[in-house]
Amino acid sequence: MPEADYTLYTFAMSHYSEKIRWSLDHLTLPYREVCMTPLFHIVPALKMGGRKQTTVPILVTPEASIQDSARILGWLEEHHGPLDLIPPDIHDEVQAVEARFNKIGRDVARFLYAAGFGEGDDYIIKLWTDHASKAQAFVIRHTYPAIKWSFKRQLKINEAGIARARKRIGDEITWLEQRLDEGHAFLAGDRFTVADITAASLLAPLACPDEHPVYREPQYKSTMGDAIEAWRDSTALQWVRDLYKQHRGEIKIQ
Ligand SMILES: N[C@@H](CCC(=O)N[C@@H](CS)C(=O)NCC(=O)O)C(=O)O
Repeated sequence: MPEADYTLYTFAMSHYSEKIRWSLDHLTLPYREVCMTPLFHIVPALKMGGRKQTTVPILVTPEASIQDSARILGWLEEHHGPLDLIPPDIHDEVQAVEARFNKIGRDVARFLYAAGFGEGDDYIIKLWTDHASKAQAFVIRHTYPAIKWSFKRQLKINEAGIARARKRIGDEITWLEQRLDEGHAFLAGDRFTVADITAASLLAPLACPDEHPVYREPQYKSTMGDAIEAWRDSTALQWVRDLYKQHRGEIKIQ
């Protein structure tokens, strides 16, 4: 594999970012990670992404700057494929599972912040400022109530939004458990693929695997406690923790 001069823009606690971090680690593609600070990510993300979207992850390579986890995987496939993570013979099946778990990413975030906002505000400020400059941290601390308000509006953190999130996450957890009940260890074909990485990464904030430097923190677990409690002992979240143990290893967030 040629040396690649890649930079991955993330948030430390972003589950979509973890999906790409894990994929790059698995593919042993060298990259540098830049953890962004919420709010201050907006202008760089708009510029790098060029799609009027402000989301991370964004992968910047000498050839292109790619925003959105599914598009990044498509790009990696095109430039480094065929990938063992997206085996050509089960390509469509892998992508279908990836898509179904991509869809609940926002629900997971909605559910977590609904549990954390309020008593957990101090810890959320800490999470949001861990990679900030002094000036950025000052701004976050002093505008937190406004950021929280707009975040709640954007993510539809209200009774109906939370109930919808619970239902949609529950449906995917049930789907995953049915798959396991049928005797499969993996979610597409019978190999470890991006389908597994996607499901595990997007559920990791609820499963809290020991390998993840943010989700394993006791303070994270207590702040997001109500959300984590909901499916803590489910077979699906145990599968996530096992997959991290077997296929992830210790994560280095740079
Ligand atoms: N469809 C996107 C979703 C990514 C996403 O929602 N990222 C969140 C963090 S987990 C984000 O960047 N939120 C901040 C924003 O939207 O400005 C993907 O697959 O990459």
